[in-house]
Amino acid sequence: MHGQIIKAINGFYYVKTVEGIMECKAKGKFRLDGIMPLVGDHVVVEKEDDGYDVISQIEKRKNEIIRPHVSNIDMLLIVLSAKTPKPDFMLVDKLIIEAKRNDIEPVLCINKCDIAKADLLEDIKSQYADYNILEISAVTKQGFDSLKEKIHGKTSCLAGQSAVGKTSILNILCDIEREIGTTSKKTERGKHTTREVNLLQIDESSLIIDTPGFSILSVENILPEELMQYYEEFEPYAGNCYYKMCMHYKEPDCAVKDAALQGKINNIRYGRYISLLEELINKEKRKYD
Ligand SMILES: Nc1nc2c(ncn2[C@@H]2O[C@H](COP(=O)(O)OP(=O)(O)OP(=O)(O)O)[C@@H](O)[C@H]2O)c(=O)[nH]1
Ligand SMILES: [Mg+2]
Ligand SMILES: [Zn+2]
Repeated sequence: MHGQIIKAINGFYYVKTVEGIMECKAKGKFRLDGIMPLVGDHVVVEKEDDGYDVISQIEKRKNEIIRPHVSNIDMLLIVLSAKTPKPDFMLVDKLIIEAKRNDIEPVLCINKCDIAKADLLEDIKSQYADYNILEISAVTKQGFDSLKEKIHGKTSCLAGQSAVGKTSILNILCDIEREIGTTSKKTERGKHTTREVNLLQIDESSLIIDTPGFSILSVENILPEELMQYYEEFEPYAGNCYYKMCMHYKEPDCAVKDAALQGKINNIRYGRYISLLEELINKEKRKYD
């Protein structure tokens, strides 16, 4: 029987099939091969003699992202808050990179616009001016018509820091009531209310995955010279650099760096590009030490 994994907990997988949701284990061969079934996987389920249904096959994945660890995603909804918790911009940058590397469309959802800090909202919008941005509120439902339109017919995944409102958004989209958290007044951080990855159906053709919030994401297996291709705003300028293979770092006559200095490209985001680039260059160096 065919189905899709909608939840994974402690070695059990919940697979949605035409006959309902089946609780399954994974065949031992997957562990031996170092493969882990993921939420989003399309699988084949077989009945075993010991009573458990088992996942015997995983169909080829369209893509797989590491954090959150899910598969077969069309769109990454990167949620950030226009008030608290304060955005972790490096995390947003890394999520954009993770999406683009895997052929997933990143969409920034600025939530809590009902209580937005005006200057923060403007800052976010100017840093990511070249990206798809939706201004929404899970309280007033502002912007949800555009959001629904955007995710129609797709499998989307909510990602971002704890307490930005991922589950609140999901609850509205799916018309359900999953547990939402609070932000601590003192630390302004969330409490990691959502603990599982869950795939839910919005309508016949749209699916959405809620994930636990996180703050650390390391970029793995990216070559320094590859990084620039995940910054859309560099593209109009990159062709004018003196060096064809310019990394927009310390090279002379770099059109991207000039654009950042002149404010044509957001300078703060360019600065984070440089930090990340240096991190990757150092990683490369250490490989050969
Ligand atoms: N004012 C306002 N508060 C919101 C909005 N969306 C969510 N909240 C509040 O923000 C807090 C966190 O919301 P959650 O939906 O639990 O956030 P989350 O991103 O799922 O957090 P984790 O599951 O910990 O990753 C709750 O107190 C919500 O009521 C919004 O649009 N406006
Ligand atoms: Mg949540
Ligand atoms: Zn350059």
